[in-house]
Amino acid sequence: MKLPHGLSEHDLLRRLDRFQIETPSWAYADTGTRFGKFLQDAAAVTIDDKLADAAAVHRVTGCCPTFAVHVLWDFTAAADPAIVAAKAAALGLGIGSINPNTFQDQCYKLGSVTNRDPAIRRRAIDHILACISLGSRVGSNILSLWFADGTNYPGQGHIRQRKRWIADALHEVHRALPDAMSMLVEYKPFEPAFYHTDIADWGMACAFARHAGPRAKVLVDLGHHLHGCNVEHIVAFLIDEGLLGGFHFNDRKYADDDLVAGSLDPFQLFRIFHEIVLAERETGADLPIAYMIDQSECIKPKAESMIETVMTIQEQFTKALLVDHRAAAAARERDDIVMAGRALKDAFATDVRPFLADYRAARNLPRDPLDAFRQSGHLARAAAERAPRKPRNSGSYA
Ligand code: PSV
Ligand code: MN
Repeated sequence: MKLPHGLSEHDLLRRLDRFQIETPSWAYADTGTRFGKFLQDAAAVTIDDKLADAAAVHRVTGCCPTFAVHVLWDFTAAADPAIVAAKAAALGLGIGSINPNTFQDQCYKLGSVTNRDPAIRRRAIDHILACISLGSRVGSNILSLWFADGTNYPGQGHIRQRKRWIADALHEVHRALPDAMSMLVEYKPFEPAFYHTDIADWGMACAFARHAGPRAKVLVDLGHHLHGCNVEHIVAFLIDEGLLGGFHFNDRKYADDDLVAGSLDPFQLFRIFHEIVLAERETGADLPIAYMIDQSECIKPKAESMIETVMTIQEQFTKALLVDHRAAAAARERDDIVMAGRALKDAFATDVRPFLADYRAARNLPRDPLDAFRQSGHLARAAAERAPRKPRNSGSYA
């Protein structure tokens, strides 16, 4: 494989060693669409199952040592979070981002931190504060916030008032962060709200993060943009503002489809990584970005689709590392747009899979993680053990 000017093989290998991807608990459980859920025998039911799947993914990929939790979906009131963290550690995993949930309780129908009722706003903030203490107990260093708040009809809400409520809430939450924890603000243009969403885009997320405090940054979920949006431009802009905090990787065709990352547009993933690598090359340091997956696969087997996503992310990141920045910069100096673009295309066209297979083998990892996972029999064992614990599907399941 041809390495670009300024990148030694040693540097390439070390950078890959430092490239870690977090998998989410919720991607291992049964999910569906609003039209229904198709159950998979092997999909996780409990937090223990989810941890077992995440550990299996980490075992074959070697680059997924942390596990994101969604508090209400993963921690029951009775369960001791420290036990969950200990179970994760026993499997070689750490607890990654903590995701509060201010969107599923009945009281949040008309908003959480933007609700007209101060008691409901308080309840939402208190839940987030409780998530911070839970996060500290399980060793998490990221509080990851997404709000479903918004309205469906013009006139339904006072948009500026709601904006101030969010700003105040995030400011209060930021004050409660322990030193080791940072906070990410995720945006989304629509869904579940259809007329206006209170944090609809990266600019709003930036403004809220700035208002909240220095440890608040923006989270870019690849499924949360309107069609035609240039996501790598947003990424470059956020990097330059020092406000790019993390990603939720997935792919999409229409909206927040939560499909396997890079399955539709691997070039977009490459272009995003190109902006990151370019900035890292210029500063000589890794950017402090949390690389996380937010996937909700409902027709492929859960853990396999997760491995596919991880492998695709690793491949596109490696390709981005191969861009010859010197050649691209020299071409730009001559206004040679053709050759400047060619530097990117050459890297994107490189088949890095044989290199990554060797890379893994040198680290005692399987050359082909997907194949190794299939050989391990994890899916069949999980299906046999978990299926009896699930409600039976007789035609339709709600
Ligand atoms: C919302 O669509 C989102 O992207 C947020 O990150 C949530 O935490 C996650 O999906 C829940 O599935
Ligand atoms: Mn997300």
